[in-house]
Amino acid sequence: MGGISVLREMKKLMPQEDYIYYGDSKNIPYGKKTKEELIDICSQIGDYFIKRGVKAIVIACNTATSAAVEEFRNTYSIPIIGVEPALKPAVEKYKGGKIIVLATEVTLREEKFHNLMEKYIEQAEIVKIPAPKLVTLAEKGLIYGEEAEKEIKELFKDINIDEISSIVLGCTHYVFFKNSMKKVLGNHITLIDGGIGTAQHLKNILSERDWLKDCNKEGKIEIINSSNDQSMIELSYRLLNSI
Ligand code: DGN
Repeated sequence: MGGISVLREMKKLMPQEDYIYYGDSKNIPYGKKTKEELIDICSQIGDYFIKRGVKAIVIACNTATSAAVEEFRNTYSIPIIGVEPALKPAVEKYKGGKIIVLATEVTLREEKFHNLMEKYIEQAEIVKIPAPKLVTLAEKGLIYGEEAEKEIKELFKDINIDEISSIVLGCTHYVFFKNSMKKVLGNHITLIDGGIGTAQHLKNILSERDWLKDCNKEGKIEIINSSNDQSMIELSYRLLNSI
């Protein structure tokens, strides 16, 4: 469900394009799987996209990107766009500040994030917090209300909010909790997500190759979900159109 937050930005920036969105709700949480399991799961989805003749693949999940982006780039010849916690803009904006990175356990543990953190460790105080329950809540559409707010309070119970310069939303599911986070932590808190950057990156790649569709007509969005539960498709459209 998290990738919908990235698709939303792509649709805003490139409404003329056609999108096939594959939500893998059957296999969540990715955040607790091994790298090998994730490569296996993601490769099946990648193969499906190749069969459908897509021109680029966006891995709209930080966890899946950490585990499988290299494999995808080595296997498929079309452009592969991954996502990663938006630490760079957070540090550039708030040098010397205290930055919280919320992400899944896999993202925080994998080499890709360690390399990213290494680059900025001297420029900011970086605190990592895994937030698996937010994934489960988003999968049920529970992005507002008592349960969401309780979980956010719990995640930040040992943190002095006034010391934080920004929170990096390093999991695509967490983007849906922006309003609840502001309600619980305060309106002044800066929440940084990588969705807009990912959409812009895709646009640059397509434009460099002259692959952007050139028309004014809105493109099609096809949403597929590995779970047999039809309500997951309905929730996907609801979240897609929620902002
Ligand atoms: N939304 C995924 C991410 O960006 O890391 C995590 C999904 C999951 O299953 N935990």
